[in-house]
Amino acid sequence: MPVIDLFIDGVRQKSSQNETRNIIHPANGKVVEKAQEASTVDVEYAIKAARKAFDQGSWPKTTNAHRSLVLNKVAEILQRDKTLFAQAESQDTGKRIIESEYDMDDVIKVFKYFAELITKQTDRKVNVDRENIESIIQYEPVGVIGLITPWNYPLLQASWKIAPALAAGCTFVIKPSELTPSTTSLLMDTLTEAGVPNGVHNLVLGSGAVVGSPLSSHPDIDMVSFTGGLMTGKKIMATASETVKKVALELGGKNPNIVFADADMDAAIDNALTAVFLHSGQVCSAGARLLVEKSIRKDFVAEVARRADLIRLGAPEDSFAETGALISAAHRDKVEKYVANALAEGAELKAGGKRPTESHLQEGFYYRPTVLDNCHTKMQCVQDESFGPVLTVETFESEAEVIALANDTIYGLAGAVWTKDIEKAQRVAKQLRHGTIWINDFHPYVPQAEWGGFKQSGFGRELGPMGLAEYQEAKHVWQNLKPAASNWFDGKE
Ligand code: TXE
Repeated sequence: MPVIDLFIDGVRQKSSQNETRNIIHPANGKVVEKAQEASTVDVEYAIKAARKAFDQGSWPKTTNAHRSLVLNKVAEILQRDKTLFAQAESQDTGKRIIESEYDMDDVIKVFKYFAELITKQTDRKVNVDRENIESIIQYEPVGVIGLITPWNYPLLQASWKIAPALAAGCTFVIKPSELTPSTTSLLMDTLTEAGVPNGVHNLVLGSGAVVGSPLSSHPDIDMVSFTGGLMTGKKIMATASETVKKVALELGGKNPNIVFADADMDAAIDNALTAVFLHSGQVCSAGARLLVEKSIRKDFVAEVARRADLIRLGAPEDSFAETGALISAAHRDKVEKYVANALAEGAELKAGGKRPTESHLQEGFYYRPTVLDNCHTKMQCVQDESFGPVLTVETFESEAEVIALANDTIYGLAGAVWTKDIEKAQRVAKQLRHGTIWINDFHPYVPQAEWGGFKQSGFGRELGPMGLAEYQEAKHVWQNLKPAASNWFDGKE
């Protein structure tokens, strides 16, 4: 059985404690490979390698043009190896091969985007309104970065961090989710082949508690960038405060999808389904909260539920399937409990709410797309992320009411507004406290546009120019071209 090794200072390594972890395929529950389970000693070694590569190595001193060339080369190699990566991603996550291929296309775009962005960045001359002064802002790499990533979009989430970190000239240690290490491991070889020097990119594998936590506590790490759950994010932020690290957090959301009565109904219904059931709801920006205007609610919900019942589940290679299994048995248990609690709270089950009955789906961690009607904002199912294929439905009667409802959440990652009245759409969008708003659409994102949360969805931005700025320090260099005494202290006795 294949075993994924650690990658430290350019060398593949076994865990010093000689332990491995089983990696399980969500579509059939079988062990498909193993991964080394790093010890704290291995993590220490990886952090030291990244520190040395930053303090003494060539990478942070290379030109923007050079790093851009390397990132473009990464994109080229990923294109060449796209099938290999997509298969590995589907094996770990259970998502359909075609979805993993889309993810790889996106990953390639992310590397190309940051390759281009870094070539455009120049020092900024500051007008100081004084003679004989040269004042320049220089953008320098933050240093050694600890990267911690989740299991839903393993390589895509990693690329949002790795591409800008490398573009900026940082070095890093990455810990992917213990459930989905394959593609991040493959990427280490891609980076080496593209010309990233040893020590700049390091991979440690294992649990969050043992292998992840040193990335937020170690004094040799300058910044930690994390995507994952809210509870873990809070821990990371608290730990990072001990050494005053820079922190970037993307912690998911409970994203409102607002449908006004004057919306294009076909498009709104179709998108209400993809908003929440894409990748079986395991998407941080999933439109899991449907807010539908009261006058159309009955027909709208009936049609969404009818179509939810028709969604075909299946394994990555099943070309008939429309979505896949949940990531793990434990995660399905969590979703099942969430639905049971929602029903106990008074939600009305309109679709799903159970495991599929087909014999070929019994081994995998499948759960039927679920629609829960008659929900309201005080219910736990409306407030908490299920991170599964579960849609809650609420109704509203006015613009002001729906804005208040959509903002009544501790999260603030994304949301959508459906209406033919564009002025109304813009008015509502303006008042929503979420980091991305789609008008008459759901899900699209581009590497050129910032992505991130308001409120407890986290802080910092990924992608876009701000996604690069996260990995840079601005240094102000002030040069006096004609030094002279100011005589502030005149030196007289
Ligand atoms: O996330 P964790 P889990 C949400 C979603 C999901 C919930 C829990 O609601 O149901 O989070 O999922 C590492 N120090 N999202 O338990 O634990 C862990 O090993 C350092 C939203 O899988 O946050 C993994 O690499 N690292 C989300 C990563 O954190 C630690 C995507 C994420 O795992 C750690 C995934 C620690 N103390 C889940 N503990 C999104 N924002 O897209 C764990 N980790």
